Amino acid sequence: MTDRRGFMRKTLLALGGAALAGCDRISESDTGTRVLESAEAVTRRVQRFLSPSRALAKEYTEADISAVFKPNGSTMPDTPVYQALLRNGFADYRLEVDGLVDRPARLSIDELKALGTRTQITRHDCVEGWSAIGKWTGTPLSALLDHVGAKDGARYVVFHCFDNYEADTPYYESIDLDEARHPQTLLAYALNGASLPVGNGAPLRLRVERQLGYKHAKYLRRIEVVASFADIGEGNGGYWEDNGYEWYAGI
Ligand SMILES: Nc1nc2c(c(=O)[nH]1)N[C@H]1C(S)=C(S)[C@@H](COP(=O)(O)O)O[C@H]1N2
Ligand SMILES: [Mo]
Repeated sequence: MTDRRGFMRKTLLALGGAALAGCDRISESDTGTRVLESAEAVTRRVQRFLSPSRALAKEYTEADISAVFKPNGSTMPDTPVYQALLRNGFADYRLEVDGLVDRPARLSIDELKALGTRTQITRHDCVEGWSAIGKWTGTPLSALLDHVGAKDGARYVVFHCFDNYEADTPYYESIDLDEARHPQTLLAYALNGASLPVGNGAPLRLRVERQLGYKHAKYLRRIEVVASFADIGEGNGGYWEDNGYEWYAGI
C-alpha cells in the first residue's frame, strides 16, 4: 500500500469511527438507528474499497508469538453434548456441514486435514481492548466449500457453536462467501503447534483474520451455508450482533 493510500485509509477509518462513537445518544431513536446502520454500511464499503478482498492480514514471526493466548468469552462449554465429546478426547467429533450445499457432510478433524492445511501467525484483536499473537493451523474454509459445493444463491456461511452464551442462547457467527474464501480464513484445530486448548475453542474454531475477535467462532458444531441469516437467532448474523455489535467487524 502506498503512503498516500495508507494515510487515506487511516483518515477515513478514523472519521468512520468518530461518526459511530458520536451516535450513542441518538441511537435510542429510530432515526439514530438508521444513522448508525448507514454509518456501518459506509464503513464497510470504505474498508472493502481500501483493502481489496484478497488483501492479506499481516503475518508475524515465531519470535512475536504471545507467551499466553488469553482465553476469552466462553472457555468451557458446559452443555452435555460438548462434555461427552471432551471426555472422549473429541474422537467422536464430526463437523456438520449443510444448508445450500450440493453434498452435505459430517467430517472428522482428520478428514478436514485431508482437504488441505495452512499455518499462519497473526494478531487477534478483541473489542475489550487486548490483543494476542498466535500461530494457527487449520483447513482453509475455501477447501471445505469446494468439497461440499455451494449452491446458487448461497451468500453467507453461518457458524453454530457448542456453547451457550448466557442461559440458553447459543453462540453463533456468520461471514459472507467472499470472506469465507479468503486464503487466511481457516477452520483451526491447532494453536502454537499443539491441539487447540479447550479455552481457545477445541476441537475446531474459525480464524477470520481481517475482523475482530468476536467473529472468530470457537467450539464449531455446524456450518450452514445460507442465502440470508434473517431467520437465525435474532436475525443479525451473530450472538454479539444480536446484542448491538456490527456484523462487519473489519480491523
Ligand atoms: N463459541 C464462542 N466463540 C467465541 C466466543 C465465545 O464466547 N463463544 N468469544 C469470542 C470473543 S469475544 C473473542 S475475543 C474470541 C476469543 O478467543 P480466545 O478464547 O482464543 O482468546 O473468541 C470469540 N469466539
Ligand atoms: Mo472479544
